Amino acid sequence: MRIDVVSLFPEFVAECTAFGVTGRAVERGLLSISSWNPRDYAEGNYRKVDDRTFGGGPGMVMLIDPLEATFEALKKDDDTPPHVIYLSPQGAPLTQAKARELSTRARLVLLCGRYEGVDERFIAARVDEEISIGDYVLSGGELGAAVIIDTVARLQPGALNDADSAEQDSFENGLLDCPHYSKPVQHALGEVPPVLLSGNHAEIARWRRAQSLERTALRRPDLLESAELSDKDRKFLKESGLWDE
Ligand code: 9D3
Repeated sequence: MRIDVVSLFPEFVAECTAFGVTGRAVERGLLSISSWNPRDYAEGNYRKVDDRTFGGGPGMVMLIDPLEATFEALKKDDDTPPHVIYLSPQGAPLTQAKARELSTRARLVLLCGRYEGVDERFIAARVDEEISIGDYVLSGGELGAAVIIDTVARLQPGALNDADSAEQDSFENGLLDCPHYSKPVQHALGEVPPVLLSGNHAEIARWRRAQSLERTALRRPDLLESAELSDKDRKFLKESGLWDE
């Protein structure tokens, strides 16, 4: 998979994606990331990439022409037609299902806005979908791009080692993860739940499932609505007074 990042701060995204699973996916040749700075494609002495918003009010808008020139350059660099995403607070919220869908694309363009955002005519003409990473205010799309790159990189076949299998990830089964413990067994901060030291794998699996269900019910009851629950899971939740349906 190839990802092209369009940003006025390309080093920001490069730094965010150089480590861990993402960095390894790039090293393994599963993913390539290229950055494009519209400033490099802006004309004139000042290389202006933004201007005031028509209609008045504060804030600047990213200009169409430097973005058009940037897209021309990145299309010339590779024949694969890209799926173009604009990171913006007006976008559809990113979910694991959306990440899975994006991870199957051969090529993504991640367009990062700064200031008040991009001229709406460029969005209408060149963008396939708008994505937000949550209901809070960022200063630009770069962190959103880094989040998308991280989520799709770990979904590339061969990106994860056995230790971090994607199927076991929280959200892949729609529940929060169970708690984890390691050495030492005895510590001033507390002890390890004895069941985890029992060697009884069936009992350990039951305990972990119960912990996942309990935490999800307490912390993220909204997730239970769409989680894949067995009859046993429902029975456990009802008997624990964590669910009333
Ligand atoms: C009128 C208020 N504006 C500035 C305070 C609105 C506004 C414009 C541009 C708010 C944020 C931004 C920059 N944000 C992003 O580019 C962005 C974003 C976000 O802010 N939240 C969640 N996801 C994303 S993805 C891109």
